[in-house]
Amino acid sequence: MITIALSKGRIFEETRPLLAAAGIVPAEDPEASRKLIIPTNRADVRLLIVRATDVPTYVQHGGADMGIAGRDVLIEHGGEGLYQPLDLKIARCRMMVAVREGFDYAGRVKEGARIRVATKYVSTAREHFASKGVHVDLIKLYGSMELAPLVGLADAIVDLVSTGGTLKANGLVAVEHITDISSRLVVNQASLKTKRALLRPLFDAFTSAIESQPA
Ligand code: PRT
Ligand code: MG
Repeated sequence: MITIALSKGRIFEETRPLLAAAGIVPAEDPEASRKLIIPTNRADVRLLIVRATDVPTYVQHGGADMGIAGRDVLIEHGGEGLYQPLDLKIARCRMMVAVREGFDYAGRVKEGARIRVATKYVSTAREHFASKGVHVDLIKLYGSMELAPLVGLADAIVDLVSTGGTLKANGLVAVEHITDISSRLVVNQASLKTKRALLRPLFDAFTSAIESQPA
């Protein structure tokens, strides 16, 4: 049996074609079902529906043999105990620093001021600002980071941006690009050894599906 951990929403939707390429079709739609374990058309493959940030934890501890997680999530998790064989090139976005329109970010940095930064991505943010020599006070949030600068909780946020629509709708502008993000396949290191014969064809099917996608 192979157990694959993934989250509902964009990751599930963008993984569906990759699963199909490997001949795997979920028996139910996780968006509609309340089930957390979703069987598939293959008796030896099942899906676990977990929070995006919990995928690495399930795979690391063997609750799932493999999973699909954003690089944003993997950087924060640390990747310990995970084999990361493939960039699936799905759920792509950019990790950015953003501020309220009119906030002089470059000026504040230049004068060496401390900047208050709200984010869910504390490790990524800490490393980014340290590498630039920018002094920051980090404020940990779990979502809706865009709100923080609007109510004076922070001067800046570190968040993911795809269309830019959310920043725009909230009067924010991106001022720095930190890194490009996409989702990775993560595999439990013990499963990789004990279930190689089952896993290998999945990796191969995913690889050729990715290669046939436009870049
Ligand atoms: O939503 P929930 O709290 O349940 O969990 P989650 O946000 O961790 O999960 P989900 O499903 O929203 O995101 C899963 C993964 O998708 C993330 O870990 C990223 O790797 C990837 N991804 C790709 C994104 C985005 N694009 C994205 N745009 N994750 C989040 N966003 C958010 C962003 O945080 C911001 O609030 O969308 C908003 C910006 O979008 P635009 O299009 O307005 O720029
Ligand atoms: Mg979300």
